[in-house]
Amino acid sequence: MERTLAIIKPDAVARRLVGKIIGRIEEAGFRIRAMRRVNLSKGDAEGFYAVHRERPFFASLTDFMSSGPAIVMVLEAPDGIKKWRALMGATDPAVADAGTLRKDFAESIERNATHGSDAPDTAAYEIGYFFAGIDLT
Ligand code: IDP
Ligand code: MG
Repeated sequence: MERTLAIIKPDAVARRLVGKIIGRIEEAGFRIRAMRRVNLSKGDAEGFYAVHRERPFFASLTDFMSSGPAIVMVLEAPDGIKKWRALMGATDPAVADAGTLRKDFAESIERNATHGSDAPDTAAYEIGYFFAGIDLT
């Protein structure tokens, strides 16, 4: 089993897509090991996306991620990191495969409905950013 950090981003929460997205997560065979609604401050979003601080979209991305509530989750499945990224689809919904969450629900390359960790080290950092050990027993 492998854990990954998933976020239903503020664009999807605002459009009341939480239930549909969680339904797709469960249908795909993940277990939701922890889940919480958060209102990120600008600083919280900057800390979460610190690896992207030199990118041209960093200011806009962290404004977006702190613009409204999001749902943070720890998902678990065999090969969970890759499996969740496959269910999400490409960062840019314009090139995401049919049947992926971003193809179905994203508004743009920035407002793209969901987040997923990209490797075991980033998953560990991102899970620890939002959840304590006691949330994952
Ligand atoms: P990922 O979420 O598919 O892993 P990353 O490259 O890690 O994609 O980028 C993090 C987030 O930053 C994306 O999910 C998206 O919200 C935003 N983003 C990525 N590239 C762009 C861009 O070119 N313009 C605007 N926002 C972007
Ligand atoms: Mg990423």
